Amino acid sequence: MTFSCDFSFATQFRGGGEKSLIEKKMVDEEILRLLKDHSSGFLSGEEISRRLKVTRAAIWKRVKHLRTLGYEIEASTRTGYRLIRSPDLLTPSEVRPLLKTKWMGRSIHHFHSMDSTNSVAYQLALEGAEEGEVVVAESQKKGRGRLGRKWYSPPLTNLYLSVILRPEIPPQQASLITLMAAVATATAIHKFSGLQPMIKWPNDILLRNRKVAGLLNEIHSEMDRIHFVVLGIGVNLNMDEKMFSKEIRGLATSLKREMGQSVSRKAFLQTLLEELEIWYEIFLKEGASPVLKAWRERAQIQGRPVKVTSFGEVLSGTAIDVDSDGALILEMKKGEQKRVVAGDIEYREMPKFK
Ligand code: BT5
Repeated sequence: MTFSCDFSFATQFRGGGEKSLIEKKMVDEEILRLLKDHSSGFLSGEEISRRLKVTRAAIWKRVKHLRTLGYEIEASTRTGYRLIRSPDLLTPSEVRPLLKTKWMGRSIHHFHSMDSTNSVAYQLALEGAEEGEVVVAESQKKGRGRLGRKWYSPPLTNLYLSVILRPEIPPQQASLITLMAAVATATAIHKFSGLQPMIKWPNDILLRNRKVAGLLNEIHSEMDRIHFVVLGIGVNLNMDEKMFSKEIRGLATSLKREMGQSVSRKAFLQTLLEELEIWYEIFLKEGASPVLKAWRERAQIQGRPVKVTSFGEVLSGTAIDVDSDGALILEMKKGEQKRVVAGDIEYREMPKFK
């Protein structure tokens, strides 16, 4: 099992304090695990104290802390503790029991608040974290999009996830990982909501032409070898329209907005991690073609008039396809073809949504 401490708190506990914070988190996770295992009744403080080898007073302190996080825990001096209700947090103890994956998300690093899940995952990967380890945060202070853009990341509403992968592919094929992740995210949204998301090259997922999710993949590689990829995925889940800033209000949406009801964040995370495992394994075993096929079905880009901004250059043309490395192929006015490896796309005619 992997437990993680919350950097935003950890920084306040420097000089020996960080260790105790990790220990506290471990105790919290263990208390919750024990209470969940005894969901039918009370578990005595003495029993918890014996199993975790911490004092009963310390347990009471942690229970009070867990209540501040939204856990409803009944306490009685005679019978002990009983978990009545858990909040929709993305902690390992909430998410792991739901997961049916073999390896994806088996190790979850959870944070209440942090700068960017991608930055922490990158650091963990540099330190040797394994494929499938994930970082989730309840909020991000410096959520990142591509090219230094911001990802709006308010607390306890959405999903901010980074996944560490170590694919044995050449760096020029890294874009395929982005396409694979886009397919997995769109499939997860479809399975979860019944809605039909569209993929917009290279990294946006749209519902009714508004952005519901964005992907930011960062790689660490040599000339001919990828060391790791950090797959950053932000999905708007329970965000209301008024929560979006003015600039993106007309361009963004959330699952709650499209489905007309709040969604369980941990249930969505479960679906997403399962789809990521499925699609990554398909990619490793069968190569790019099934991923590209699924991507084309969801993107419906072929023959669409588009404007692409790539490295400061604006190109207008007709999208032909994506190639086997995930680059966009454009046909320009005079019939010549251009290969675009990175950029932002604008549809000159809005696609019809289902
Ligand atoms: C993206 O960039 O779409 C990638 C977003 C990736 C976010 C995840 S969250 C977990 C992980 N940790 C991070 O720090 N990042 C990743 P890009 O294509 O550059 O789009 C950014 C643009 O989307 C912004 O300039 C806004 O216009 C818009 N935007 C910002 N926040 C949004 C939101 N919550 N929902 C929809 N659109 C948003």
